[in-house]
Amino acid sequence: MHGVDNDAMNGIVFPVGDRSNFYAPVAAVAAMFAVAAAGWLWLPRADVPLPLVEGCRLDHEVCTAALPDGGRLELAFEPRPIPKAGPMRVSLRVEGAQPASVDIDFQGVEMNMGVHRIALAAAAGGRYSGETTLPVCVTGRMLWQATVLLEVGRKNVSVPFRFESGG
Ligand SMILES: [Cu+2]
Repeated sequence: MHGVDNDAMNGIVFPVGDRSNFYAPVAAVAAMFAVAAAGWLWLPRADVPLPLVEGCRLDHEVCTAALPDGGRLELAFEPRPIPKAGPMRVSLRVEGAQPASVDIDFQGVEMNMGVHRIALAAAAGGRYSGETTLPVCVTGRMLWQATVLLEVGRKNVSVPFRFESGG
């Protein structure tokens, strides 16, 4: 009776067994993808700090910087010169990279003014923009560092630029 049941089962189960032969490698591949995805998520983001962009001052001109993977940044502040107080517009153009997010940090170079950060809003054509008002400096004229922070793939790329306010 036992043997008969098994024979009957084998006869009926055969197509199911056939299907599970098909599903097994699919499941294995899916499991591999799941492990890869989990590894990707758990992988620490790499910080890629680029050197200071020298020879260009954002209070005078539009400044550019090359990205490590072949892209390029173009950063502009307006108005120029940058007033001591009042709103300032930040325009950034990114070529050859699609950052998931773009922020910009403002820090005093010779004076601690705290860290002032704004997120830039994305527009078409790799353009990002924002508006901010810098903390007013008691000395009037002051040197700042504006660091562009880009999330590109698994990298946190930071690009520091310099400018003076109150000119
Ligand atoms: Cu200051």
